[in-house]
Amino acid sequence: MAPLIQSVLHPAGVQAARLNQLWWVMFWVCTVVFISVLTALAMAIARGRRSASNASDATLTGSVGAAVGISVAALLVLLTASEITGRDLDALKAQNALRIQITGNQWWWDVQYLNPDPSLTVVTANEIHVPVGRPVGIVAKSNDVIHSLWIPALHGKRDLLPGRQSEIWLQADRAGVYRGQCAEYCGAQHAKMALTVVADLPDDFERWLSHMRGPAPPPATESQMRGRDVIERGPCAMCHSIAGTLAGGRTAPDLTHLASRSAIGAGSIPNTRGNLAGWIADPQHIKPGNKMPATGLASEELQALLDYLETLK
Ligand code: HEC
Ligand SMILES: [Cu+2]
Repeated sequence: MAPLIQSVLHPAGVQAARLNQLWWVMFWVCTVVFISVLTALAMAIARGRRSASNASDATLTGSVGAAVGISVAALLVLLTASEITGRDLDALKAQNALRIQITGNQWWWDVQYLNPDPSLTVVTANEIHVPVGRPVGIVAKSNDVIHSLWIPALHGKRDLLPGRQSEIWLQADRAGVYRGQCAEYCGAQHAKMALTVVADLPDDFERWLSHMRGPAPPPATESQMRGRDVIERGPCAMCHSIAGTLAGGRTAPDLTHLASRSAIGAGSIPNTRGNLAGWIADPQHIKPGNKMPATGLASEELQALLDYLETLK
């Protein structure tokens, strides 16, 4: 997988580029102010040493007046720049936008690709794909406490409030993998609440999306069959969904295409067979306090389960 980018200073989309520009305007204006103040201070000290009462009232008034004028001008520049950025950020709203609903949960992201035809809705978790060059309207919600959605290379932060819905618009201009992170302390595992954003070329994206609309493939081997049984008959199905099976729980990440994700536990560990086994055997060890209990499977059940989960591409 391509390297993960998580930096405000390496914008990969138009919205982040605007915020990056604003940051540089603020940086340079503040740098000039800082250096001027220190220079003026040094000059005043030097002059004060030479004579205590040299400055006339008139020069003093003049200097203070000039300083006030310059400060007001600098503040106006910053205010205008931030107003313009704010307006530009709102300007991306577009008719042909892709619509994704992202819901914060302690401590994972529920993701739905909305479609006027509900049968085409795609449900997934913790990893989203977006098409390069097309605006994406993200509907942001929370199921429990306040979270904040932040994908630094694509957009600024947006708080997710329980009972309220808000919207941000972003667009990736370069293909790549961008790391998002919850940016509002939301409990014990706040730090392990990452969102992976994969920006694909438009054709790749469409292929991905139509694949995601499909249900899980039926198990092909005896062991995979047994694995699906473990999920459907065990506690897993009360919390997790796998489209095309009896598992229909809605309080945990959708697992229909689990094997296509790069990480498990909302970015906690890479998605490998070993890590998956470790997670299912003892999720509390990897992410203490998270809402998935250890399920105490026999090792034969666990191996069958892993055989099945690996087919969920
Ligand atoms: C009581 C509800 C509950 C039960 C029962 C449960 N899980 Fe989970 N599971 C969760 C929650 C909540 C998470 C998200 C944890 C987090 O990342 O904070 C999760 C995460 C996972 C993940 C990682 C998904 C991802 O994309 O990060 C896998 C895989 C998983 N569970 C498999 C299972 C299997 C297999 C079983 C049955 C043996 C099971 N779970 C039973 C609630 C549950
Ligand atoms: Cu958080």
